[in-house]
Amino acid sequence: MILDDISKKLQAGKAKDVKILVQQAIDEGISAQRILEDGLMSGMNIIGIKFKNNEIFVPEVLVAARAMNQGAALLKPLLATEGEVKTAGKVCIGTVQGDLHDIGKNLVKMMIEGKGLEVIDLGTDVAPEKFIDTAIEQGCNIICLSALLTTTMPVMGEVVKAAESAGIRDHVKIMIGGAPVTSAFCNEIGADAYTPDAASAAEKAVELCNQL
Ligand code: B1M
Repeated sequence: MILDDISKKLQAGKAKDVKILVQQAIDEGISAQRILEDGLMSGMNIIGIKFKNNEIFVPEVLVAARAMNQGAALLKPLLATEGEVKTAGKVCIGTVQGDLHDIGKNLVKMMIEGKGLEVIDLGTDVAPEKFIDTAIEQGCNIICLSALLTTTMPVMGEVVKAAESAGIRDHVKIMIGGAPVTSAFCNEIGADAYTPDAASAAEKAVELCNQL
């Protein structure tokens, strides 16, 4: 019931109410993972459907996105403590050039941090060179790329090529994800791993770091 309320308040863009309800759900002992999936993400999915059907427009989506981010921020420390074994490794993450969607990227970051890996967040609209320069300068084991637009997905392939040109492809893994991204696309561009959601991305990141 409370998870439904979180979803509805998120859809209405009521960030303050979302925060109160998320805290209430935490206090009631509901797991952070369930609050995220059945409350916040369920609300955001409905927003996505309404946006697609032109029932709502960018301003409504933006206030829902703000509510989502604020609710998720409360879950961050809990998602971190719910993680099991801590792993050593460094990751840089960003949404690719031309793309401003950051909610999914932020969740992936949060879940990877929850596994104990260090994450450098490059934000949104990140150029291929920025990923490569950061990976070299900071000694990252993995570059994580997020894209939500079919028009920005090709930038992921550019990052793979730039990593090859920079000579780091043998020791830096490249993970990709985002709603339009698929496993077939991952194979096509020669990235190392595609995962469909934040939880599986975090598991894959740990697996790749453990192989190094
Ligand atoms: Co945009 N938008 N948007 N939007 N938006 C989509 C993506 C769209 C599918 C909506 C639609 O038409 N149905 C559509 C893309 C169509 C396409 O390319 N085929 C679209 C469009 C067209 C646009 C604009 C062009 C609209 C316009 O201006 N006319 C514009 C583009 C701006 C730009 O980026 N240059 C635009 C703008 C916006 C807002 C700014 C209003 C806002 C973004 C706010 C923000 O992010 N701060 C927004 C939003 C919110 C959406 C929808 C509604 C929701 C996206 C979201 O946050 N989902 C989206 C519709 C939809 O996806 N159904 C839509 C929740 C989030 C938790 O899921 O990001 O998929 P997601 O992340 C998941 C997984 O994908 C995965 O894990 C996450 C959690 O499990 N994942 C990874 C993500 N990254 C990963 C990386 C990994 C692994 C997994 O490994 C590294």
